[in-house]
Amino acid sequence: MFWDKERETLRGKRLEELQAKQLRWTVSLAENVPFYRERLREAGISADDIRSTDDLSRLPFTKKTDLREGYPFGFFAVPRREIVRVHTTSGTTGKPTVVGYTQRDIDTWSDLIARNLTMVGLTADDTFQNAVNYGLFTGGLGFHYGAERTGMMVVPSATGNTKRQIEMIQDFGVTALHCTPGYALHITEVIEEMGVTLDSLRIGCFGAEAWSETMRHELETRLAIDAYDSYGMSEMYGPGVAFECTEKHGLHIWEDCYLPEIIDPATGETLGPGEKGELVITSLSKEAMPMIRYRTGDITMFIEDECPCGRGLRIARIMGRSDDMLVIRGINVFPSQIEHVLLGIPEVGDQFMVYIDRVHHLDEMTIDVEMNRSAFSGELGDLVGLQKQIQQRLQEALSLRTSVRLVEPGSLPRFEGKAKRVIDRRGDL
Ligand code: DLL
Repeated sequence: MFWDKERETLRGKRLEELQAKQLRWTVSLAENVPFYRERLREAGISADDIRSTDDLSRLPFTKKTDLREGYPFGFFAVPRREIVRVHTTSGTTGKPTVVGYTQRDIDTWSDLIARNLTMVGLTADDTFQNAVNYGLFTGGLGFHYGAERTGMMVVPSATGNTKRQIEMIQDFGVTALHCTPGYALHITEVIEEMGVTLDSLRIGCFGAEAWSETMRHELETRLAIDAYDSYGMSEMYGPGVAFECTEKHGLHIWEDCYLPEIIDPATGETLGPGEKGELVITSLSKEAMPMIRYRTGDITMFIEDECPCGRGLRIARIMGRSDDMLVIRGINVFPSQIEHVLLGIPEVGDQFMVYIDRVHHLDEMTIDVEMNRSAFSGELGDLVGLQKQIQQRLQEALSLRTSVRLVEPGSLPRFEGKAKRVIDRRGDL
């Protein structure tokens, strides 16, 4: 039974008492980690000083760079023999961050995922295809164990061989698909090319990268499913930190396991509901690797009003990252804004690639945009009007002049995992 009404709807004084108790426990565990011991000493605070969640603001922040310095096991707060599994982040440069789990962590994490899947209406009668990487990435095993816990039949298809994935959905009567939103779009393209439909499929759980409301609409209509946003990060177990309910208006963040704050990324100042900023999370149930005020780099805001489903605090869909935010000639641009504009233009497909160069000391943004198969005549030369129109729309949305190149359908790279849609060449000489 994974609708834990008691815990999922906890409010007010009882929630605050639980959080304060778990915060004390988390800080006492963190005192086993040399990095935290030092930072807590500098801040003049110890676990015994924590009386309420108001004491959170006295605790130090943890940054990604701090975690990197602890490579590989420097942030483990329990003896090595209590660790039953490790995963790593997918960091593109340098060493990844290693995250460790005790058996209790694996159980709590699986329960959280099961809670999320139950929230969107999945039960033991469903068949769940887990089309994400099963290696060190937390999305594979994380969702696998959580889905099993609900009693669903799990198809550990992992990524790759899209036609085979589609056959399995059809042959096994798969009702729920989990993958990145980008891969879901690719599957959609392939089923359309094959001229088939996925009649058994009713729910999609998509996450691990930013996507938009427009993209939700695309996936829901083209696949005839309900699509839900799933958010998490390796440092907080992995997926399962926040998830949409059937209202599809913000993601419930599980306040019995995570203590979230939104801060101004530049000043560190705490922001209130409705104010956009960086999400900072303190773990409340992680044993092997407690995290204090971890700066996620993800930009969102708290949604204050009550959700009709009765569950607690929500965050808005992630709007981008404070650190992959592009600054082009002084203007802040999130790749998700570009995607939003392109999805609104029927002649172009869902695939694009952004290149940033420095030409005569000025930043130039070039966007390769794939034509839609149905709108493509076979000749790129006669599309100058469309190209100008896209540039115009992008200029209106981004307040920035860009250069658009239309390319043939199917010519840009597809991604089975997280998409890499920005290539910043400003550092290259
Ligand atoms: O991506 C965990 C995950 C797996 C989440 C499967 C959902 C589904 P990491 O590889 O550590 O963990 O990457 C975490 O990915 O800080 C965000 O920037 C981004 N991210 C994750 N989910 C979303 C989402 C997994 N729903 C980083 N929307 C996070 C936007 C997301 N960005």
